[in-house]
Amino acid sequence: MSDTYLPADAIRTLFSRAMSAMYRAEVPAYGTLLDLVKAVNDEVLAADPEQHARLAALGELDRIGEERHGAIRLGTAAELATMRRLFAVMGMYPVGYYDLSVAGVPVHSTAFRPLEDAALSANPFRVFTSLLRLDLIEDAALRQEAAEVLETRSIFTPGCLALIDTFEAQGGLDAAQAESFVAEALETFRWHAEANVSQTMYRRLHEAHRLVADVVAFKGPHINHLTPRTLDIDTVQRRMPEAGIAPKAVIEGPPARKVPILLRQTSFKALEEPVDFLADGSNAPGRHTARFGEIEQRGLALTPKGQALYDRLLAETRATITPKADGSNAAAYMETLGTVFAAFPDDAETLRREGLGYFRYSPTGKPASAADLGRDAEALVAAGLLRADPIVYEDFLPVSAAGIFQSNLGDEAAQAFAANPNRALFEAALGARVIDLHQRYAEAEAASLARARAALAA
Ligand code: OOG
Ligand code: NI
Repeated sequence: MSDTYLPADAIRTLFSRAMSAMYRAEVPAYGTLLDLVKAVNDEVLAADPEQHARLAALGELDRIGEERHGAIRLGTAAELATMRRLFAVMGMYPVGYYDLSVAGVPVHSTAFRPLEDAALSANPFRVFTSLLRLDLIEDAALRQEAAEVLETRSIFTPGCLALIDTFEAQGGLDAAQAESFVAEALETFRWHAEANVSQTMYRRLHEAHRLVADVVAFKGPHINHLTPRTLDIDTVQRRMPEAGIAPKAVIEGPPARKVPILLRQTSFKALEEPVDFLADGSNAPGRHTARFGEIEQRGLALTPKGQALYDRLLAETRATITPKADGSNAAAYMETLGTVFAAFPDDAETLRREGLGYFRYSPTGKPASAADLGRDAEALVAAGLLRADPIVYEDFLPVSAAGIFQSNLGDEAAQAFAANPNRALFEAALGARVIDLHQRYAEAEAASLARARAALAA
């Protein structure tokens, strides 16, 4: 028996690499996308030595090639609660509550991710995790049948459950246990072509909502996409067709800017995959579309004030023009977005002074006098004693997430539900509170300033 445990960061890296290798083998376009993203990132860094130096100084350079997020959709409260325990083994915790019912998707969600700066820079792997809301499905009989199917499945291997118990009992996993945990946990996220239901039942679920079929009909919550991070999403989007990939019509999120904010995302359509349904006499070869590809570009994390400005400008854009799924108004949408977002300051200085974004402070190396030590952060930056770099947004955006869901569920899936957030219900299922995302950034900013001040005084 070993008395040293593998750090959670190392287990997370093993897991995200194993997941990436599995997805690459199962979804060949994902491999193509990884290659394209790497090529574009290398070009961006080569052409922009300043950005290269800044990312290197912040310790962000190494994480970019490793960086990705995935997404899964769960069926029951018990699955979500166990998933929380599973992710805790890898140092990933639920941050944020996202209600997608407004956008016609019957789920609510959180993102499991690392919290601390050091953990994020070691490997920021995140999983957007949704819980199906059968309560939003109208047909009571179908709701009942779907719940019964979900009750009978077990999405975790016995070995995985045992290792989660071991982790909780000993407070860590040794290297051999961690390796077998990763292999066992991977089984939950794998694609299983054998369905849990007959084709007739699949069709009924599908008619209620495609997402309901995607969750209920299968043995487990197959990872439905894995998203690498690019430093230039417009270029990757433009080059995707050359690489044989057809992206969705518009990039979700803010427009292209000098100082990127929040998150910009685009995806390509799901693959059609063969499915073996349970025999019910009527079996024709079945198909299901679930898995897709996505890329993202991350920028400055916004304060509540900055987020409110973002929400207002996005709502204003969408009140004028909503992107059509067929792409016919994509150029007009992107143009309106750009015009409306001209109202969002686009230099780091103003963003910081107006309190729109979160920044990480560090000493520049210029020596400070005793008088300097009493000055505020703004004055220290102005005097060239401190530098302020954007803190990267580590979370998700509900309107964008809805756009990603919709583009991959097919246009017929666009369906209205009344806005119906129920965070209390989600947290009851999770068995924990979700962590407030703004608080994490505010703490990271304050801690960096305290460290920088201490360094100036030393
Ligand atoms: C999740 C969609 C949300 C994102 O990047 O916003 C998401 C899903 O389709 O399950 O992954
Ligand atoms: Ni995604």
